[in-house]
Amino acid sequence: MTTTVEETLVLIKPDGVARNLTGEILARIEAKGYQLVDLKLVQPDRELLSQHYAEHEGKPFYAPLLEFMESGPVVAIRLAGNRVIEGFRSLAGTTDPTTAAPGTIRGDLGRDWGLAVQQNLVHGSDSVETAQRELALWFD
Ligand code: RTP
Ligand code: MG
Repeated sequence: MTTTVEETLVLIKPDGVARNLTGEILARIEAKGYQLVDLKLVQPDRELLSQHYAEHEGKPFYAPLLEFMESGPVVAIRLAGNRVIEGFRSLAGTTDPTTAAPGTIRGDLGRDWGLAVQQNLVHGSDSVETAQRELALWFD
């Protein structure tokens, strides 16, 4: 057993908020036993999003991704727990909601809408370093 208390940035993306899935997604996070440390509704601007998604600049889905992410409010969550970075990504499921495993947020609630970018309901930081960088962007 490993004890590695971590914090991660979770975002409920504009599709999740617009589809009124905020409560459903929060319920899954809470049922899993992770701790909500901070939570807010944010309308992200291009500056914040370009910093958040800097690693994807130049990829074909970059421009539609930023357009999608600024299309409406998102819920930003500072989430804590033992191994929460890996644990939340497991709860979210893989990127493509069509093939994300049933039982996951993306697998149960998402599908491919035939749009220019995957609208897959949630974001979760992918490493300790990324989590620190992203939490500083969204919360500090
Ligand atoms: P996230 O960063 O949002 O937690 O998701 P992820 O790690 O599973 O996916 P990542 O590769 O980091 O991509 C970031 C987000 O870009 C959109 N995307 N669309 N081919 C596509 O249509 C495509 N590829 C990526 C998704 O919204 C993805 O979550
Ligand atoms: Mg990612």
